[in-house]
This record gives sequence, structure tokens and C-alpha cells, in this order.
Amino acid sequence: MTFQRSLITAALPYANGPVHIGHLAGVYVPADIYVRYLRLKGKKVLFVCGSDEHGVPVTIRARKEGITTQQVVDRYHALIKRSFADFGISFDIYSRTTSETHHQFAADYFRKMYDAGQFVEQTSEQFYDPETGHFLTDRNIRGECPRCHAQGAYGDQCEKCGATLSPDELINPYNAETGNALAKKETKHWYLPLDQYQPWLEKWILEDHKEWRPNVYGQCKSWLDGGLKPRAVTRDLEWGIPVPVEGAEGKVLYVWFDAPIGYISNTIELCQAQPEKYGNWEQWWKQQDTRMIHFIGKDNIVFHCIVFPSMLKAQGYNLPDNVPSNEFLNLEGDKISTSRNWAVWLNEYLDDFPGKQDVLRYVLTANAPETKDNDFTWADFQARNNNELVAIYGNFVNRALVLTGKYFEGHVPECGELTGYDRQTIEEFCHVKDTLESLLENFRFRDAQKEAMNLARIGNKYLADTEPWKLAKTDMARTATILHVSLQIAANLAIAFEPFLPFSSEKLRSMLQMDEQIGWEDLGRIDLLHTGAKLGEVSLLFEKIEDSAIQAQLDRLARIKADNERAARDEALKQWRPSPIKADTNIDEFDKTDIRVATVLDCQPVKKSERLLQFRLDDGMGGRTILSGIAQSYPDPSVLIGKQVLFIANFPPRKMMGIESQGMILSAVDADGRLVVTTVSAPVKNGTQVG
Ligand code: B3M
Ligand code: ZN
Repeated sequence: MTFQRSLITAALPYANGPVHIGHLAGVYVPADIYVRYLRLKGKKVLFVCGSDEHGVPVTIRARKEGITTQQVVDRYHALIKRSFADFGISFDIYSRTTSETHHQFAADYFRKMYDAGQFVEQTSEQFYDPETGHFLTDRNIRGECPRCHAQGAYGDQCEKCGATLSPDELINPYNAETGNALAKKETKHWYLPLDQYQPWLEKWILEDHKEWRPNVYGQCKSWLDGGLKPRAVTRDLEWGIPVPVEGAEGKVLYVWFDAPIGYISNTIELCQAQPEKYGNWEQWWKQQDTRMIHFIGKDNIVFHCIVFPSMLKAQGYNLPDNVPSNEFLNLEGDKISTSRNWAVWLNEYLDDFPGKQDVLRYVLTANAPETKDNDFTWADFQARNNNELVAIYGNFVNRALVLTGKYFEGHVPECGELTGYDRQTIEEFCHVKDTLESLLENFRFRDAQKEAMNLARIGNKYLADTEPWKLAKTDMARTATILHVSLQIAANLAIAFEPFLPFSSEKLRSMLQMDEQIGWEDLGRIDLLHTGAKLGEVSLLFEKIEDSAIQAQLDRLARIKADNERAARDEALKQWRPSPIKADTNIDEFDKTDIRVATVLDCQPVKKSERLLQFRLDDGMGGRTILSGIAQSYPDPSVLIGKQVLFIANFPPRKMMGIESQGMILSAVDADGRLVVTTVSAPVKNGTQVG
């Protein structure tokens, strides 16, 4: 099949907050590189995206901020749309799932499947809040984790131990927002019978798409191996697209049913607005000679590889040809999280680093989590800018242009006879086009960008080796040749980096006064600039990023971390319940433990230990030393001196950090993990037994 056109989609971001670097690295930067590349190749392409404005996250945000859901989606849709545009993500359309076109089209899509008998109806018992009268989604249900017994686990997952859960497994489930205990009630829903699609999916994915990335293929395989079950595509919620059938009052389409249909409705919106430019929408979705690629995050794989394709298949639409998905990007060693504000937000980045879109694009691609999770650090961001963009690419281009200005008044100098070294240099980069293309076509953006940077390294080395600034004193003809070759390399760089660093390429093109006709196909040529042509104004392609700018970002993160720790502590205190009573014991068992009273004579932190305090006790029997792991709860341990405490006297001595501990001091563990030493309420003789 030769494809005539490509439809590229990027996952629709939830309009419950701004876009962050995790989204960018995982989805939007790679998708944009790919689309720009296809366009440079002269391909017909459509790049579709928009805000995902339904689902529970937006309603939670609304309640948190005390505004309406519509206000939330309006705010974030506008913010996300603008920051994508400012960042150079070159969508043909960025619309939204609250649009008329989408509501109508998604409802029709459901209705058509319903009329064709493609759903099964099922009534089941679901959790609901008797006080508010609302059914709850898995995310809105919290309770005790059945595995690790952490409080506040979600109905679908425990964030403490990572277990995947269902709300039925939670101990004492309650409504996350009201805190009310939950009851169960019958409700009817429509299910997509994925089990019926299983044999077809197995062939389509496992046999026909072995070329999909291992992470994507592997996830699909494990879903299929587990056996697919019918999946509900409706929900009892107020926010969303009403289910367009009778007897479905108060129900809306499940967000994961309507959101991917957004790819189609946004295409329709664009084609209807500009039919001359984009043609009929159906050619993008139904004609076999259109190739569709979904760029997504790894938590979206099942929806784009199993659920949505089944919906597409049911209604006779094209299926995706590939679904490139990245792993996750972490920030300074911690999982990025919208709710914990642990992120670098695109809109804030654009404010803090004006004109530096390409720096972030470069760093995110250089560190792209293509095969495994990766970490974004501000130190690495600075180093990649200063040591690569500035010191290699920028430095090379700047030297070539400045020297041309100095010796040849800014005109491309004449190329004399090429030396063996010149030829060797040129040979090194003439294959760059083929290499770049094969990497880009296989979605290996990180390696592709490395290849482009390698071209800059070649140029930089060429100038360092030939030293035209020295030759200029003795051999102007040779100087001319070297700068001629260098400028041709610079022109090649403008093309090679175009998909990755569009802003810098544009700037470089203008500095070199490159003909607009020169494009991707010319990559690798050394006659892109004509002898005698006047160059444009020279300015720095990249600027050094100072330590102070990086420190400001690190300070911001430190403040957020402190806020989060405080909030987590408050939450833990709020959630705290006494642990269950232990199994029965008796006085004889209890009596075996010899608990006594002692006065603390001295209490010091143990050197080189973060945890241990060393107690010197008057135990009424000559004194003893006990080590206790409570240092973090007592920043000033001297407050314990003079207190009468309880200790276990008959534990065998134990050596820790080279010190012998003769027993154990009794402490209570507070809800936030703080340890509080128990004391007696009135003075007694040291050595007195407790029982
Ligand atoms: N909004 C999930 C996400 O942002 C979802 C993607 C929809 S793509 C159709 O991860
Ligand atoms: Zn758990």
C-alpha cells in the first residue's frame, strides 16, 4: 500500500491543568518533529489535537478552585492552546471536546453503534454516596489499601504500594470529596463487548503489527493474554455528553469513549472550515490510502490500541498504522504530578525563558524517555544548553559568520581547490540525510537529533582544525575556501535541525539569507549558498544559561516539595484511624516483658547516624545506655533530659554503630510517623517496674 496522506494525532490533554514537560517529552515534541519532517518531505499531512474536556479530573479541579467546570475547561483550554502555539507545536487544528461538532458527532457515533446492536446492556451494583445521591467513579472512591493498609488509597490504585485495585477491594470505602461512607445501588450501563473483538485484535496487533514499539506491543499482548472483558462506555455523571438513548437520563458517555472520537470531530471541524485546503474529512478517516499514527503517553496504550480500534472497526473507519508511545519522564528524580504541582509547566517555562523554546525542545528530545523512564533535571538542562547548543552548534555557526563578516564583508567567499581534509569532512556529512530519514521514519527521534548535532560537531571540528583566523594573516585564498565550506555546513545545519529546532533554523536561515526554495531534499549538498551572496545580520543562535536562572527553578521546586510534605502530613493526620487490636494475649505473656522507669541523664545524637539517639539513663541499678531510632522526631534531644521514661529492661544487648544498646525506650508513633517518648505522670523511683 502506498500511502497518499498521513493523519497524525497527538493525545488530547485533559483541560484540568496546564501542559507540563512530561506531556511534551512523551507526546507533543515527538509528534511535532515527525509532522514537521513529513511536511519538509512534501507529504500531505494533517496534525490533529485538542483539549479533552470531559471526565472526572476537570470536575475535581472545579470543586477545588470553587468555580464551574465550564470555567475550568475554558481557562485551561485557552492556556494550553496558546502555550502549544508559542512553543511551536504545529497542529493544523487544536479544538476541544466541548465543541458543538464534537458533542454532536460523538453522540451520533454512540447512537450508530447502539442501533447496530454493538453494545451490551448490563445492570450492576455500583458505589454511591447516599447523602449526595451521586454514583462515584473509581478515582473518587478512597479507602484503606487491602495490600499495604495505607489510608487514602484510590479505587483504582494505591499510590503507596502501587497496587492496581478495584473499588470493591478497598477497606471502608468513602467518597473522596465528602468523606461520606458509601453504599451500593443498581445502575444500568452500556458495554463495548471487547471479548468479541479479541480474535480480530490478536491477529491485527500480535501478527500484523510486530513492528510496534516493544512497550506498546508488550502491553497489548498482556491485555490480550489476560482475556478482554466487556468495558462500560457510559457513566453516571453530570459532566459529559448525554447518552443519546431513552432510559439513559443522568448518564453520559465515558470520557474514554468520547475523547478519541475527538480526533475525528476535530478533523471534521477543520475540513468544514477550510475545504479547499484540507478536502473532505472522510478521506482522512475512511480512505485506505491514508496512514494514521497516534502519538500517545504510555498510560493511554490500551485505549488507543484496543478500545478505540474496536470502535473504529465497528463503524468501518481506518485503523492506526502505528501508535508510538514513550515511557515516563520524571522531574528531579520524582514522578511528575499535576495534583502535587510537581512539574515544569509549559506556560511558566515560556514566561521564565522567553525565546528559548528550542532549548527545551532539544533537551526533551535528547533525554526522550523512548525506551525507559527518564529524568529531567535542571542541571542537565543547563549543561545541554551551555555545552551542546551554545558550545557546539551555536559556536560553530557564530565563528563561521563572524569570520566571514570580518574578512569578506559578509559575502560568501569563493571556494578554491579543496584539500583532502576538506573532502573528508564533506564526505562525513553527505550521508546525514539518509541516516536522519531512516531514524525519523522509525520514530527514533533521540538518535535522529544526535545525528543532526553530529553534523554541528563536524563543522566545529573543521574550524578548530583548519584555524582560518590564523591563516587569514598569510593565505586569504585558503581562508576563503574554509569559510565557504563552513557556511555550506551551516546551511545544512539549518535544514537538518528544522524538524527539531524550528525557531533556530528559521533564525539561521535568515542569517545565511537562504533561498526559501532550499529544503529537506537539498540536505547533504555543498552548493546551497552562492559565492558572493550577501549574508544577513549576525546574532547569537543560542545564549548561555546562567546559574542564577537554574537556581531560581530549583528554589521553586524546593518550595513545592516543602508544601507537599506539609500537605501530606496534614492529610495523614486527617486520615488516621487507630490500627486494629492485636490478637489476644494474657498476663503471663505480658509479664515476660520487664518494663521499668528511668531518668534520662543525657541524650545525644549518634555521630554519622540520621536516626539514632544515645540515652544515658539512671535506672536505679547503676545506669545503662540505650539507643533509640527517634532522632528525626527530636531535633533538640536535650528536651528529654531530666524526664522519667519507660524502657524494656530484659532485651538482650545489641550493638549499633559500635555502641551497645541495653534495652528499648518506649515511644508512641503519631499519625504522621513522629515518635513521642512516653513519660510517667508523677515522679517515681528509678528502676520501678511497670505492669
Ligand atoms: N486526556 C489522557 C491523558 O491526558 C487523555 C488522553 C485522551 S486521548 C484521546 O493522559
Ligand atoms: Zn497499598
